[in-house]
Amino acid sequence: MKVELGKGVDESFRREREAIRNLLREKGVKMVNLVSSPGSGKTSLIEAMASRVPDPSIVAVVEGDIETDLDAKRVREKGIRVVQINTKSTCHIQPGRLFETLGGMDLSGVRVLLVENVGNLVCPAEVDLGEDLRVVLLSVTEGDEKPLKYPFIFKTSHLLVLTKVDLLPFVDFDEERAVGAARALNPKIEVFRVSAKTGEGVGPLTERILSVNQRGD
Ligand SMILES: Nc1nc2c(ncn2[C@@H]2O[C@H](COP(=O)(O)OP(=O)(O)OP(=O)(O)O)[C@@H](O)[C@H]2O)c(=O)[nH]1
Ligand SMILES: [Mg+2]
Repeated sequence: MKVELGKGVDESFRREREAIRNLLREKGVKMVNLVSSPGSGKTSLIEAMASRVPDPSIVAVVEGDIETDLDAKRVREKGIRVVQINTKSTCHIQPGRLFETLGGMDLSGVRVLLVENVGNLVCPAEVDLGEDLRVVLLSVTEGDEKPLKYPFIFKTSHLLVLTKVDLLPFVDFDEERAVGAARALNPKIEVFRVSAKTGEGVGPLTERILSVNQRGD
């Protein structure tokens, strides 16, 4: 007898993803999934974007971390609605958990939901949460070869955000090499450069994220 491990999981993820998409569609909310290695600047970017949104009540955030509510506290201090998920032993946010969390959130007036996934370039890449926009962040301190080593997340993302560009003078990061490798995997990927520290590039990226369209499939 052939045992197809994972098939049941795929089916339950598919159902949960559909439930998320129906719920968000009903409420007129678009979802943006932020994925990157630990520490590449996801929360700092959300904090920097918070001061550039025309009205903080149009954005809500779900923070995913193995442990702690440190990131949720940071985002809350910026006046943005936020809920923390602790995934414990799981290295990504699970669709069922996200659906439950969204069910308990007040999403009235929200246009864009930012989901900060658990810091990791591998597991979150493999789990489709039903997002309208997938954004991969790569900090200039991580190395320009990362798209070659972790191709799937770069292949499946709509936007590539190079973060911490204020540190470029101090690190050996070849932007052309990183962007070239990402574009070779995914010719349509849109590239942004930001520094949450100086604010460089945060305005155009915020505008792009706020203008997210509903996913077509
Ligand atoms: N110089 C510089 N440092 C930054 C920038 N953005 C973030 N950092 C620093 O990088 C560290 C990690 O930033 P976070 O925003 O917490 O990273 P994260 O991706 O949310 O981390 P996890 O949630 O743990 O995966 C912090 O010490 C930040 O101050 C930036 O644009 N420039
Ligand atoms: Mg964070």
